[in-house]
Amino acid sequence: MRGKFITFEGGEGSGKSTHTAALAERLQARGIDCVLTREPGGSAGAEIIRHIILSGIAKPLGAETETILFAAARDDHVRMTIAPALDAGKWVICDRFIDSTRVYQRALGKVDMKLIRSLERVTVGAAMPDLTFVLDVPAGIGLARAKTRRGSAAADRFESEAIEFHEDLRRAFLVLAEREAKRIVVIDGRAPRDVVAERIWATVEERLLGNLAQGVEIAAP
Ligand code: T5A
Repeated sequence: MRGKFITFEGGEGSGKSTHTAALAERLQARGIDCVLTREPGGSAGAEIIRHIILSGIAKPLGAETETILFAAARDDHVRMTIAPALDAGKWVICDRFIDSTRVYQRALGKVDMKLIRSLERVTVGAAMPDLTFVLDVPAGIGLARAKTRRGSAAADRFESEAIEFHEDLRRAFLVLAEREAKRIVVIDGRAPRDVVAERIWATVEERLLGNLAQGVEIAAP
């Protein structure tokens, strides 16, 4: 049976890395084999493209080229990491995926949605997420958390954009979640870490583990 695919989305410092790792650990403890991955990156080729994008060296090439670079990274990631894991029955937990392109490249570069959707069709194929969490925090809180975490290191390509951009992103994620309410669940990321983790777990149990229990696919813990 194909594994489940769960993605985490949201602004900078909203808690995606924290909660992708926490969820993977909890699923493993339930006997579910998981692959924890991220975008941009998650495969050898995509990690090289990650460096090109996040270092900012591709910025002068324009928002469309950056969008195409994200798509190239995603194509490698899906083919080399995500699809093989799902086909092998593993669950894949991914820190950012298609919704980040829809929101960031659309909001920042005003890239045509038709281009974004066409690239999505080519790169994602059947690897559509079964469930997506949007961790929602005000831009100021997220950026402050991200800054504390990175310490003296420089802000990356997107983190260094103006606060208004990050507020636009937050709104755009919420609009997307409303439009695709079947797939996307918004979690208030301002809550304490353990509260956020419990809300995520309750949603996974309700939406994915409940179905599995009926199909009996979970190994004994
Ligand atoms: N991008 C990406 C695009 O533009 N288009 C795309 O298609 C894709 C895929 C990726 C960048 O690329 C852009 C978006 C991004 O700008 P990245 O380095 O992967 O960059 O960075 P982010 O995904 O933004 O991740 P961050 O590491 O900044 O934030 P996270 O992962 O959301 O947050 P996390 O878990 O590291 O937490 C940050 C800090 O807050 C604390 C944590 O301990 C940590 O110190 N924290 C909390 N504190 C209090 N209460 C809570 N509930 C907390 N949860 C976490």
